[in-house]
Amino acid sequence: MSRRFAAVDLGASSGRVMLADLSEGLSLTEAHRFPNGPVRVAGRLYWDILGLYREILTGLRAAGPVSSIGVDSWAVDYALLDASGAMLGNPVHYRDDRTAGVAERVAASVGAESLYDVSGLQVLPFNTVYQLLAEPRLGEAATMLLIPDLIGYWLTGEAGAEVTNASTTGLLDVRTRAWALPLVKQLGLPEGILPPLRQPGDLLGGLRRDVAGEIGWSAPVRAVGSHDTASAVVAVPAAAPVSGPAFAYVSCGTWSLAGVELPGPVLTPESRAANFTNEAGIDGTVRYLRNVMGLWLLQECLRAWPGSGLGELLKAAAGERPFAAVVNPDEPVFLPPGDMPARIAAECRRTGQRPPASPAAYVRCVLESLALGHREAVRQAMELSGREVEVVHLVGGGSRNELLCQFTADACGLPVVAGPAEATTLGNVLVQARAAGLVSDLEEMRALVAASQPLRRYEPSGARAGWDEAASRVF
Ligand code: ADP
Ligand code: LRH
Repeated sequence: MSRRFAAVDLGASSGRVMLADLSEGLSLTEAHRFPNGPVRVAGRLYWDILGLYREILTGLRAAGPVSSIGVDSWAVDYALLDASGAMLGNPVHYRDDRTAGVAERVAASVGAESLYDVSGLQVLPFNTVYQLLAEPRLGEAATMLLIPDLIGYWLTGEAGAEVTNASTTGLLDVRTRAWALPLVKQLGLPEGILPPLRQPGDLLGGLRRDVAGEIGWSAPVRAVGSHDTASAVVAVPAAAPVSGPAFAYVSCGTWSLAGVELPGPVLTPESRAANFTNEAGIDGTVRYLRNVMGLWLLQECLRAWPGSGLGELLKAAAGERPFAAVVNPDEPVFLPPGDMPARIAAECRRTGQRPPASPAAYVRCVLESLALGHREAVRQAMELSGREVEVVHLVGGGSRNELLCQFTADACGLPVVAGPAEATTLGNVLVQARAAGLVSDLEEMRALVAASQPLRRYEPSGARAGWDEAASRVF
């Protein structure tokens, strides 16, 4: 059996098919990378799911034969299928506004406390449960498949729901990790659309014959931590096991998912009030974290300044005046696509600050604001879980942003270990490698990542007072 595995990883800003080789250590090569993003059609925001599927096939063809394939993607979004397995319309993007007001209505009818007590999930307007309640074609649906499960279905013909991603729907019982059927009934949702759950490492099946014909080879598809953040947390290169001294992580890409790994959920009223989530991790772990708006803020600024390069802007931002202006990155106004610099300027004015005067100053504002968001989430994760944190692991594309890593270390007053940038794909392939008997537990997987991937350590520097004062303007 070969020690090569393919990871299909769909991020909100780009998708990739990566090839991992575990013959000697763990090496990763990119077979194919392609852009991803919202498409607005007739006032509704969608993913280009068929375009993404075509790129996945191109990537698999380029990757060549492997032992198995794993698929992960962003959470919460789904397709509805009819009884014949055909897709009922195109998957809607989580940044679409069709769910406006739904979370509030559900909280009023079912009670926010009881929802949290069952699912342990933070309230985000786009949680699957709220999308389903805003879904016009639910009555026609036989099955709901989350995005990685949809890709797995198209590749193999096998339908199911992988549990780490199912935990982002709001319909999974956080204690039993089974579908919360009484809640589903209480909400008036059809329980028949929820497919059987599968665990990371489970076999979906071989590639459909037509798919194998198209890419030129065949291999089994395995469930992985199909929520991208679950896979990213697998590959956090921490030395400590789950029960040992704690580390915090920030999985930093389009979103920053900042928190700690725990052996069980935290469901206290304080945790709910702080909007902390208990998402399912690998091997029964809990990803106790909060969503921080992430590099979306920077991506949308760059979209508003065509022709500007990220590298130059980051260099210029390093020379800008510290703490000239900051925002709370989690203001809901930043969620939809649109003119991000204008919205940042409006937030600055609303909080009594002068808006940035140049693109470099905006970038400085965004990065300092994100570092403040990371600090708030890490601090609250510690407080609410009762864990001391000694180091923050920053993984994902954001680990390539030196200024953001240093700001995060400075704001948190903790060392930051940055990398790997491709943590999600590493976590994806490690779960496949374990199913093939090549690695054992989380500790060994993380040791392999730490030994094989370039990491960089940032020590906290500078006075904390500046960060405290900046935080007091917006939190
Ligand atoms: P997602 O999986 O959500 O699509 P990624 O983890 O791929 O996100 O991270 C993408 C982000 O990483 C980009 O928006 C960019 O801000 C940042 N990034 C990627 N490469 C670099 C780089 N060389 N320097 C600085 N930032 C980078
Ligand atoms: C990150 C992510 C995050 C979810 C969001 C929808 O890609 O999966 O964990 O909250 O997308």
